[in-house]
Amino acid sequence: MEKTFLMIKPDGVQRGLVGEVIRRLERKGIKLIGLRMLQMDRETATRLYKVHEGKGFFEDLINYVTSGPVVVMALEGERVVEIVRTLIGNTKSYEALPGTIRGDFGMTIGRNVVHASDSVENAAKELAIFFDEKDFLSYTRIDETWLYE
Ligand code: IDP
Ligand code: MG
Repeated sequence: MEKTFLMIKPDGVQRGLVGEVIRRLERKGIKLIGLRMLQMDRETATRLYKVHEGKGFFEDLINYVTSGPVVVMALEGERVVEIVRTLIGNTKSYEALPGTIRGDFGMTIGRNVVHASDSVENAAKELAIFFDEKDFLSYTRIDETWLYE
């Protein structure tokens, strides 16, 4: 089973969208195997967004994601990296399709509600920032036999 990392950013928490985001993941059939609320320090945020270091928006991005509490989660499912990226929608909220999280709840690129890993490789790296391997819960959802062939 594939794993991915999703974070509800400070705007998502402040706007009361925690339940809404989790609801969308759950009803899709994605399994929640880890969940935590925290406020990132700059070092952690820089680790998460290492690939963007040096870009024009980097400082603003770090200020934004460290500005308040976030919710971090570990998710599991077949093709879950790709599925979650589809569910969150385009980085530019104004281009994100209706029905996606950013398409339904965001207006701009700089306040786009959620983060999710863009590859299996990055998912492993990002999960390791927030979770120990032993934090992942292993269980069977009651609907799994109907979600998968
Ligand atoms: P992603 O979150 O869809 O993977 P990335 O390109 O990896 O998009 O960018 C990471 C985050 O950095 C975005 O979600 C957004 O919050 C911020 N960001 C990216 N590009 C810009 C920009 O041009 N202006 C302001 N913020 C940006
Ligand atoms: Mg990204």
